[in-house]
Amino acid sequence: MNKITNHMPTAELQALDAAHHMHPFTDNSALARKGARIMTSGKGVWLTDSEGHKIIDGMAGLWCVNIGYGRTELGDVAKAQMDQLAYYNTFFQTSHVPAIALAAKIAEVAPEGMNHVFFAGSGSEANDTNIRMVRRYWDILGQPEKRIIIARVNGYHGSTMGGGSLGGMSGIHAHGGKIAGIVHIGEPNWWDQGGQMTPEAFGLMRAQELEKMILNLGVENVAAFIGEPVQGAGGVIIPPSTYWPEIQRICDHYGILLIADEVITGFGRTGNWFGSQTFGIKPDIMTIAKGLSSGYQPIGGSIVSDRVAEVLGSKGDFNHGYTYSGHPVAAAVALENIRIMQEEKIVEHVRDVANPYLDKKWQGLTDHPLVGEAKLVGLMGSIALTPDKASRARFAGEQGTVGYRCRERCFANDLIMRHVGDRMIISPPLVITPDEIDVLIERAWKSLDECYAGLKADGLLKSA
Ligand code: PXG
Repeated sequence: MNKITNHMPTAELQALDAAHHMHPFTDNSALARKGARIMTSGKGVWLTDSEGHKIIDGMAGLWCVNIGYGRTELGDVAKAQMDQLAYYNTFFQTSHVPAIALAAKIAEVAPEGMNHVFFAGSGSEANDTNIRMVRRYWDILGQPEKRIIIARVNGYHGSTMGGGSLGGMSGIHAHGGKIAGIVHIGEPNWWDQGGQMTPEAFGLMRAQELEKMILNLGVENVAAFIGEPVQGAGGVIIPPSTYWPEIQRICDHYGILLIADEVITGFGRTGNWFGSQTFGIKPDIMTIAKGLSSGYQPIGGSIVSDRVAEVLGSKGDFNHGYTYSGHPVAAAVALENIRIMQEEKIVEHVRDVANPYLDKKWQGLTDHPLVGEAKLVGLMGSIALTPDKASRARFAGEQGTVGYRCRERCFANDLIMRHVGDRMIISPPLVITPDEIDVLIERAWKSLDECYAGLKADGLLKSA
């Protein structure tokens, strides 16, 4: 078989990239001046770039390569499926084995009562599906005015017009606007916004914003609430323990649908198959993508409860679907990914081995002068950088400057640890071993030290 080689020097690849390739969420002219880092191969938790650096991937790609890189079984399955039936659709009363088998397997690992899957090509598409699905649900029940979806500031649900509108990121809304019928309440980010309140009191207050919003809008106009069990792109914001129980109570009390966006938290990330199980949430719909195939193929979907599926199926067609809904190759690969997760007990590894081992070391980072809090659930974690731990101060100057500088040090030390504002985040492949966790932590300390020294030298250790 042909192997994909570096057929050009890095500089030439970078020049072609700059000339022709528009990167997502990127200042493309700034990147053109700097040149993109070009990844060429991966194995386990390790990436190699075109310059031969061996990088530890603390982000599992983009929160997705949960079983790690280089599992050739997935490629074997993809080839076999392409050879046998490369494509067929699932419209017009047809189906095929991979979509059937994957839907049944997802129902097996999903929480009780969540037995139906609508496939999409990505998390964004799946959330667009959800918008149409919850509105259609109420329509069938004779309440077509129930259309508004309540979401959260700094939530992330994708970047299609629907997904971007559900998300609460002002930068995305600023580029192209948002669709009607979606409103946002505050996020449960105690470190940044909790003031003098305890985390528990703050969590409760933020959850109760949902009740206020429902009453404000009129429950007769509200279709659903959507939230990530743990905000990922928003900075790995793990909510206070009071938050989700109160959200659940409010959704139950007012009878509005609860959508848990599990695109990141699904498939083992939090130490259970789904984040909803970790946080005791009983959703009506769960959005999935990323870890469903460990990123080996683009695939997403909505796991739908029996109750919602029954209503949706009770009144003719549901006018929605994508050419690639349940794509056979993607479905076969996702199925193989779940087989590996089950056989190798990867969720158990997260819960019993990797999380406890990392947690101790992660908490240890709070001994560093720059680190205020360290939060971890399963294998998704964050640290808050601050010039003053006691007051949880922000840095003077533009938010994210310090986080960016820290990320640059990480990159220089062959560690991928991202920043969101001045929080540093990790979400490594779920197969990470204790030895590899040691390397990750060692490189994180080194990067934090270098960042701290740089801030000191440049006089930037000042509170806002
Ligand atoms: N929901 C959640 C919770 C996500 O994290 C999506 C939906 C959208 O999925 P697709 O497959 O359409 O990208 C996501 C995706 C970041 C970052 O900067 C995070 C995502 C995507 C791109 C960047 O952390 N998450």
